[in-house]
Amino acid sequence: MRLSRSFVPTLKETPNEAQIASHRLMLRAGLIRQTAAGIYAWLPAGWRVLQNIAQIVREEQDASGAQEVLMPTIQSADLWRQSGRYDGYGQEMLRLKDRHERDLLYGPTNEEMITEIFASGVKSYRDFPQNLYHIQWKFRDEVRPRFGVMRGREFLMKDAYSFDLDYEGAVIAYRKMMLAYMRTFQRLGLKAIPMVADTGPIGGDLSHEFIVLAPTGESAVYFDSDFENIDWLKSEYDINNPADLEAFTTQMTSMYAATDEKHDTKTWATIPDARKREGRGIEVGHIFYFGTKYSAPMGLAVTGPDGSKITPHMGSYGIGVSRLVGAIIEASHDDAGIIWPDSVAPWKAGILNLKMGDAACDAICEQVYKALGGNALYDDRGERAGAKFADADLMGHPWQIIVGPRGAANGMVELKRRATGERSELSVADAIARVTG
Ligand code: 5CA
Repeated sequence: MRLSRSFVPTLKETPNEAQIASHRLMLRAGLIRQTAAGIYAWLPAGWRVLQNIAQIVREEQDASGAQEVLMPTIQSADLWRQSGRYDGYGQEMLRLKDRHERDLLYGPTNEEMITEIFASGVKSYRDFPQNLYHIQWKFRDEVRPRFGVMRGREFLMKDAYSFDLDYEGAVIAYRKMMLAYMRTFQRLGLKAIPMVADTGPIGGDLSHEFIVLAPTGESAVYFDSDFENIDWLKSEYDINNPADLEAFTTQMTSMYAATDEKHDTKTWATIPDARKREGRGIEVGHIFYFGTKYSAPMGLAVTGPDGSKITPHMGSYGIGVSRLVGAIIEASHDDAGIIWPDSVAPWKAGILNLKMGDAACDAICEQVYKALGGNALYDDRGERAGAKFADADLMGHPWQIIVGPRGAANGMVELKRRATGERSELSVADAIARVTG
């Protein structure tokens, strides 16, 4: 995209309402605008990031064998009366009435709806196991929406729901999701650590939260530094092999990790000091096993091979897709702005034309822009060089291709890596190769 023709409204001033770095930077870099308390519009750059994150989440869900669906945001209250959650959910639920005075709600989660949909289509015990997910907007009328997209009222979630015939099957589904999550967060450039968690209103008796480390995080965490060193993408666990999942689980449980509420000081004392890590973190995912909590009241049942009635065991698996945008920025920024991991950046490179109208600069910029296509944001505005440097750092492109008249006269450009600040002078072809390689 050409910046002169783009709607990327960056701000020089720090907005007053933003208390944490990610919120400030998301507003300043023109990613989002608030439209009501806890409700945000996603502008072109922010929307690109959100879609990049959703795509990585999708690819890892698909690789685990889960199937994507799309359920509506609006749900019927009757569904929730059936599970018994309608009254209990309280004021966090946004309740609506249609013109016939029927009670509706804006979904805060989808256990009831997916259970009913699955029940209406499943025919036999042979149809198991299955896992269905969607990436859809949710609404929770939080008392205190804050920190921008981190705790919004409307937010984008990936929620998956597994269906198994028995507990043993459900445990395999749970482990699959856990491995898929470790890989997903690593691809997003994050270190996320799973911690045993309480189940809250979702219910059930096995649950983990995935916590990304950031000083502004809401929970205090204690964990084994070994978690930081494992490469889940290189690890050769086959997500479709139960024995591999067992080995993966053993590896996970061999390492200590706990939030404040679950912290066990006795076990902690046994861990070598060099491996002890303490910090704060942001919950970016949460997974639950809850057995027949929804299948039983919602009437999901199949006949087993021996004619007996089976009530399937379920789990649900959430990732806060919009919260991840904030979490990634919390984990990766400096005083000058955002430092996007390559995998989620809105554009892989910014092209900075330091002298618009200079024939050599213009020609080189056009050449680079053509070669990089949609992966580049070309700063072709009639701004001073200083303003272009500041905006490129703020927007956080992983690479900056800086084109000034002196270098351009010799066919050279400067390539800057945002994360390290490293700069090198290269030929146009080499710079393009580095960015695309
Ligand atoms: N049904 C289950 C799993 S599908 C569920 O709703 N789990 S949850 O309540 O833990 O939400 C899943 C994830 O959504 C959380 O881990 C968090 O990352 C994100 N999330 C929850 N509330 C908000 C919010 N108010 N703003 C932004 N993200 C949120």
